[in-house]
Amino acid sequence: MRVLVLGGDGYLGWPTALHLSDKGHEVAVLDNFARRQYDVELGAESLVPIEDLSTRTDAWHEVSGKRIARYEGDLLDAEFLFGAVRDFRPSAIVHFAEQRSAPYSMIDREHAVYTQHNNVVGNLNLLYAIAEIDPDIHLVKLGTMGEYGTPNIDIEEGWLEVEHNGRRDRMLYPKKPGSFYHLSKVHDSHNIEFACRIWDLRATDLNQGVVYGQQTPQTALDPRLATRFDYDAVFGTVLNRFVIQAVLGQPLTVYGKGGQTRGLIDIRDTVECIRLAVENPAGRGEFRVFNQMTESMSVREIAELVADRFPGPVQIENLDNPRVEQPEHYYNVKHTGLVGLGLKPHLLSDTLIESMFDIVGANKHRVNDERLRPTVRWRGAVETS
Ligand code: NAD
Ligand code: USQ
Repeated sequence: MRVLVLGGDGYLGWPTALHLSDKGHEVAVLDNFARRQYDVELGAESLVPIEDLSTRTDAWHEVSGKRIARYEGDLLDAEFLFGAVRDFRPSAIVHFAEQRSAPYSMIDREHAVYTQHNNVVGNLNLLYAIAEIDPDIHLVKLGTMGEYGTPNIDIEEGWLEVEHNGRRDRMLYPKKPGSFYHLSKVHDSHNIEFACRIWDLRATDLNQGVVYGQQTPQTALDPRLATRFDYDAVFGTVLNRFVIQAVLGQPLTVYGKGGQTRGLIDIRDTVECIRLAVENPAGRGEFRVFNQMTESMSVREIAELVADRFPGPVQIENLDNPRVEQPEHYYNVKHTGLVGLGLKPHLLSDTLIESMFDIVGANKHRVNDERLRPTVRWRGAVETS
């Protein structure tokens, strides 16, 4: 199949492009390099050195004999986006290309507006491009488990059967997200469902949990194929950060008591889930939702696991939670859709954690210690009574 990967220079987009190319698909990547600019703005960079996109695609050609085409530009530029879709003629578009950090979206008004404008308008331009150029294109969109928040009932895969005053209907599952970033994904989901309903588009919304890990079989083939690995308090995700903090001899920064539970997924499963979704498209008019996570753990459990596996002393520190989130809650997520398509999950293992310790050990001189502690507070940028 011909697959266009939007956000193909990012943490997940790049390894996904390699995985799809390796499995025989014709792949192109599109990116505006916004993520590299946030590094400059925040004074942090990927723990593992990464090459620029043209070096990456050339290296992949050298290593595998396969070509990945490149489109460099912004989803907000509709003319550019329509041109890329017309030129490449994909049968599927995988959409990773959004600002994806919750803390970044909560820095202040400008960052909240930037995040929602970038994400919601980029996605809307994409829906128009698909509808006008080829409504048969399957949109595979990265959503997030955080769209649901932490409701006190089971989390279903996107839809909920509701009985109210004696009548029944199938409704989009109610959302209670925890940041302006997570909210942007809710807005995207609603826009995509609407486009499927009115224009007969086909879409899969993948509500993905927190990703951990840095290597896939393809990125490990050559250092020039490495994907980014974020450690800072704005872009680093929880398990990756705890592994890095352990190796640096820094305390693991558990926010609050760590009773918040989240869905997790290994980066190798992320790329495989995308392949499965692409190769098994939704039907015309269908808005299909999968919960793309493989296990749930509380933040406290994640910290204890990392501390237990690290071959040295580790301190766990409970910081005042800079976010506003439920400290303890019910969490039971249905996630059978992707397993039904053939996913064989990698559950969090000692070997994976040990290999992450090695990757961090080899690059720890690149860490800017000042970027490790959280500075963005959910109630920090507004006057609250
Ligand atoms: P990332 O920031 O590393 O990659 C996103 C890429 O999109 C970047 O390379 C960026 O430059 C590009 N981009 C952003 N806005 C763009 C625009 N307007 N036009 C063109 N390119 C643009 O993020 P990631 O961690 O790879 O996440 C990818 C997707 O997966 C995001 O949508 C994110 O919300 C979702 N997701 C990530 C995680 C995780 O733990 N990393 C978990 C769940 C969902
Ligand atoms: N946390 C800590 N200590 C830290 C970092 C995080 O206790 O040093 C806690 C947070 O308070 C939160 C949990 O760990 O309760 C997860 O935080 P995170 O930063 O790892 O993840 P999150 O902000 O939710 O965002 C990440 C990605 C985002 C994706 C989301 C999936 O950045 O793109 O959408 O994971 S989910 O959480 O399922 O919505």
